[in-house]
Amino acid sequence: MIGAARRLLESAERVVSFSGAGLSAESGLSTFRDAKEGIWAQYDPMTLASHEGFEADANLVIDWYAWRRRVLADAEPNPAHRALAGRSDVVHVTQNVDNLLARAGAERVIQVHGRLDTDRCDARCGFEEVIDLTEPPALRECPRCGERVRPDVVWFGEALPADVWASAERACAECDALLVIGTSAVVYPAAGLIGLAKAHGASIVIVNLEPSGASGLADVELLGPAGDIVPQIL
Ligand code: BV8
Repeated sequence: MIGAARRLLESAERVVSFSGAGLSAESGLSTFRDAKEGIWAQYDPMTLASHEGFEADANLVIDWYAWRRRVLADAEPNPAHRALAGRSDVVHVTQNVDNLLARAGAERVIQVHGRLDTDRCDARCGFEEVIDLTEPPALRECPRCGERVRPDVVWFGEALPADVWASAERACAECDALLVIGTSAVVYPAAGLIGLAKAHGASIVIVNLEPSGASGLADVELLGPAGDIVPQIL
C-alpha cells in the first residue's frame, strides 16, 4: 500500500495536502477528539471554540487559547510536517490553526480555520496582531474600537474567510492527487474539500490512525501515524 500511495503521488501533476489535527498530534498538540489532559479535560472544545462559549465566559475561552498557545510555543514540527514542507510544489490546505507547517518551512499553506498565532478584533474593526505564543495575552479590549480581542480562528458557527476558502476550493478542484492527513473529516465545510477533489477526478490518498469520514473516498488508505507514513510516501 505504501508503494501504491508513492506511485499515485509521483504520477500526479498537481498534489495538494489536506490536513487536520492528527498531523500535529505527534508534536504534542492534542486533537479535537482525543481525551483532553489536565484542567481542560472537563471542557468540550466544541463549546470553547464558539462565539457562544466566548460570550458565556470570555476569560475561560481566552485562558484555554493561552494554554494552547503555550503548548504550541514548546512544540516542534514532526517528520510529517517536514516531509510536507520539503515539497515546495505542493499546496497545503489545513484545518489546523497551529503554525507547525510554516515553522517546518512550508511556503504554500492555506489555513481554512484561521491561525492561533494571531489575535483580531471581535468586531472586525481591522485590528489584528501577531502574538508571542510564549506570553499569550489575557482577555483584552481592542485598542482601536474598545470591543473585545479574540484569536484569529474560525469558531463553530462562524463562516470561513471567503478569500481563504475560495483558494482552498480552487486548489482542491484543480489537483490530480489529494493527500489527506490526520482528519476525522467530520467538520464542514472543510471536510467537503475531499469530495470536491474526488468529483474533479483527483486520486485520494488518506493517512490516518483510524478509518474516518473520508474512508469511502480513498483510492489508497494507510492507517498509522502520520510521522511514520508521510515521509515514506512523499
Ligand atoms: C460553518 C478552529 C456556517 C478553532 C475549528 C451538522 C452537520 C454538518 C455541519 C454542521 C452541523 N452542525 C453544525 C455544523 C457546522 C460545523 C460543523 O461542521 N460541525 C461538526 C462538528 C458537525 N461547522 C462550522 O461551524 C463551520 N462554520 O459551518 O459556518 C456559516 C456560514 C455562513 C455564515 C455563518 C455561518 C466552522 C468550523 C470550524 C471550527 N473551527 N478550528 C480552534 O481550533 O480553536 S475546527 C477544529 O476541528 C480544528 O480545526 C480541527 O482541525 C477540526 C477538525 O477536526 P480534525 O482536524 O479532523 O481533528 P479530529 O480530532 O476530529 O481528528 C483527528 C484525526 O486524526 C482522527 O481521525 C485521529 O484518528 C487522527 N490522528 C490522531 N493522531 C494521529 C492521527 N492520524 C495520523 N497520525 C497521528 N499521529
